[in-house]
Amino acid sequence: MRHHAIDVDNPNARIEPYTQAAGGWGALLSVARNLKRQNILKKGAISLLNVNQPTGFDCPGCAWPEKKDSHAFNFCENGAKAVAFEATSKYLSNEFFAQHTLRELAEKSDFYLEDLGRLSHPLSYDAAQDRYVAISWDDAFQLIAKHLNALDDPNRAAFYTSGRASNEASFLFQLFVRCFGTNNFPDCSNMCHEATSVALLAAIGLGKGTVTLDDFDHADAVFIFGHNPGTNHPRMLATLREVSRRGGTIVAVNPLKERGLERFQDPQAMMEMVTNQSTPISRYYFQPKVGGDYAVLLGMLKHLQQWDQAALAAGQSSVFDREFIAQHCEGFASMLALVDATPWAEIHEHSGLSPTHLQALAKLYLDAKRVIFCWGMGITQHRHGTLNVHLLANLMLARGQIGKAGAGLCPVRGHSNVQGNRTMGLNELPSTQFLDSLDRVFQIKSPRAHGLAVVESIQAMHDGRVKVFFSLGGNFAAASPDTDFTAQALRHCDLVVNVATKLNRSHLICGQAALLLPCLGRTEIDMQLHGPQAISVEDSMSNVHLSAGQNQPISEHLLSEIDIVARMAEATLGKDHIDWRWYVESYDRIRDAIAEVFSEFHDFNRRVYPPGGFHLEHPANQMQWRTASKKAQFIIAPMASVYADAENQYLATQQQQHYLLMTIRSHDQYNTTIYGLDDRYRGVYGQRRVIFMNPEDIQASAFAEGQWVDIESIYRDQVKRVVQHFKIVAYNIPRGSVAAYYPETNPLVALSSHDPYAKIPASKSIPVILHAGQAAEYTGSAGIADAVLMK
Ligand SMILES: Nc1nc2c(c(=O)[nH]1)N[C@H]1C(S)=C(S)[C@@H](COP(=O)(O)OP(=O)(O)OC[C@H]3O[C@@H](n4cnc5c(=O)[nH]c(N)nc54)[C@H](O)[C@@H]3O)O[C@H]1N2
Ligand SMILES: Nc1nc2c(c(=O)[nH]1)N[C@H]1C(S)=C(S)[C@@H](COP(=O)(O)OP(=O)(O)OC[C@H]3O[C@@H](n4cnc5c(=O)[nH]c(N)nc54)[C@H](O)[C@@H]3O)O[C@H]1N2
Ligand SMILES: [Mo]
Repeated sequence: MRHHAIDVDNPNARIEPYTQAAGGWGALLSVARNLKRQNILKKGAISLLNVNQPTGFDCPGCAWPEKKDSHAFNFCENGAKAVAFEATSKYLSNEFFAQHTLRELAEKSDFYLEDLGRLSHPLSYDAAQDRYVAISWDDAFQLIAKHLNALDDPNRAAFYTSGRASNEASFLFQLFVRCFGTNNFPDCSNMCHEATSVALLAAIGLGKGTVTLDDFDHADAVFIFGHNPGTNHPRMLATLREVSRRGGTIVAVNPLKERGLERFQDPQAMMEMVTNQSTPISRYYFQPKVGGDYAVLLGMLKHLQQWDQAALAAGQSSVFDREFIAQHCEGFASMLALVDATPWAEIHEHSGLSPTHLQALAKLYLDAKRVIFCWGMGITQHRHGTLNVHLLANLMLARGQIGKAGAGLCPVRGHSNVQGNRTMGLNELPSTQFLDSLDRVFQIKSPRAHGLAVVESIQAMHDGRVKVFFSLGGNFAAASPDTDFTAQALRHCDLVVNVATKLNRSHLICGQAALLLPCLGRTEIDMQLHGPQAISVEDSMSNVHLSAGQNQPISEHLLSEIDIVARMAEATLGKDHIDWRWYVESYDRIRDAIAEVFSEFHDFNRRVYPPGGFHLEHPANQMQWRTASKKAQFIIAPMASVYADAENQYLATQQQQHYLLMTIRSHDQYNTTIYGLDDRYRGVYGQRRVIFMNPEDIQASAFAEGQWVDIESIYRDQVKRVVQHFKIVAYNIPRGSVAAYYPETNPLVALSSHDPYAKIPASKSIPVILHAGQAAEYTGSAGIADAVLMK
């Protein structure tokens, strides 16, 4: 591990508890600051007018749906930051790259790299000079084709996507890769909501949520498990505010006290702003231990079961929806037997909630007639993430809360088109039905062997089994676990290709050869032969709609992602069988092909052009369960298999006192993109290298508040994984649980510590110990304060 002198003692850094409601004037001020920073005050206002409007572009911020009948601005503080950072007028020239080696750039912070502006010309890595140099598009595609065609097996290439790629780009990309001959599609979902997709596919037959925004108008209660809408889905706060104002119950289950879940002031509701009032969001806030949800949810089931027995004994009606269960479900009795056999003591030990609180939580669920369950990364990013989602589904099925108005499952997705990417077939485990359909429409023979997900791709690159890595967006090196191992894996490749809008850390880690290809962003006009083109996206609630940028592209050398994929395909495979570039002339042609492959996209063009687009119905809402037996499934695993798995057994043999670390997002970041160094709602300013701890834990430790520590993770492979220079911040978090920001902490996540089903890295339950550390010289934002350090 390389040891740097790190910023940390930033004179502007401070901790100052935030006393306001989330949203409000603070949010508006922050928008203004970010627009100014990117020199787009004028342009920014124009851009923002178009966000999430029927005729504008889809906000790249998150996948929360737009309110259909709203004429107001449909954006939020963090969406505005995302737009500002993309629509920036700053850009990187070829001269800039001539002046800086990658080694020099690697010393800079992630914030600094991002803030340099947009990529403006295709670049190729010159290893002799350690610099990126300009390359023509044609030469770039020839280089890719040469490398791909030289592989002795198509499975020696892997094709990553980050969830911003449009439906059209995703569809063409998967078609190319399958024609080339592999299903190696690592995807950001593999680090995000894959647990949801895997669990819901098995439980209800389709791995997507079942609710629409309208359901929030009818729900009696909304449960929010493990996500932080104040920062990550601010537009959702407006939905929650409505629920709260009409008397609906909102229940948060989250180890951390998150400001956005407590109170919200809507920057778009003028009265609240003028009178400085706010709406309480969560009426009830439960704080389990990190990773305690499995025990919490199982405990809720156990309460229901006991109340059910009591009710039946007293001659009252069942607590469960027995009719729904009998008609639509399988596995209820065996699930209940396992719940019954789980002792209360075990449940209470692992949940971290007091018995009274757990009972109160179960009672809130029992008392609501129409319930929505929302969840995010606090549920999925565990070794038992998939099992967590199964228990959420079990609770809902047991009370018949799926398939009726005002109720259902609501996984809150991250990237604005991450759900659409999957729908379009970017999937390492494609269904036979889909591949058959693809083969029929295009007269091809797609590969049938399963492909590699993220963690498997990293291992394969490290072992030399995968030699070409292609990334359609994203920041693979920084977003992935086990940072040093991942960086080495990328360096073992013959060719690494990144398609991106902005410079990031992944671009500084090259294989023997590397290409950095700049593409158009969401906000920009995409001009093709038939005129300006729109792309389509699918939000977290399965609404499909168009998005078209209105800004002039920042450089004449940018291509759309679709064009890049088509040209790469033509260079690699020729155009005899599929005329790739014909599809680029008008994206309607791609949508027509999509309509042929997927029956639910019938009449795609006709249905997607009207404002608001169309909704993809979840079959569960028609009581259709696309599982093998055509019934919804109750699936459960014994608690011991969760809390006494191999990793925890190893931990138990270790004598040291450890904490369980969750790695989370600050308010000023979008995944690996760092907009600024503040986390306003958590009261952290001018710094990111902090670790949140319970005050009593601090007192019981060898350290004090404000002291610098190094964090080491404990894992059974006994590799030493340490990140340095974190400042202790006292926070409202349960004892034994600690929190710090991602991606700085990704070096602590062992590659093989992941959910066995969805393979999501367990980045919300990392066992760690603390060592005394030190602060180092402050180097400003150009320094490596917030950088992910790589060997
Ligand atoms: N501004 C902004 N918006 C974003 C993003 C961003 O980085 N910035 N990222 C986008 C993406 S890709 C995604 S996936 C989403 C992510 O949105 P979230 O799902 O909100 O992601 P995290 O910030 O990782 O926070 C997870 C929350 O889970 C809680 N948590 C942690 N561990 C546990 C646990 O064991 N149990 C429970 N119950 N809770 C726990 C944390 O306290 C935190 O409040 O947001 C999307 N939107
Ligand atoms: N420890 C830890 N690790 C995590 C997480 C965590 O909570 N904790 N969260 C995980 C989650 S939920 C996710 S989704 C992943 C995120 O992983 P990624 O999706 O790989 O990462 P991002 O930071 O969203 O990618 C940002 C980059 O995308 C590029 N980009 C932006 N817009 C566009 C575009 O329109 N086109 C193209 N081609 N490129 C574009 C820019 O160059 C930008 O630098 O990280 C995961 N990693
Ligand atoms: Mo995500």
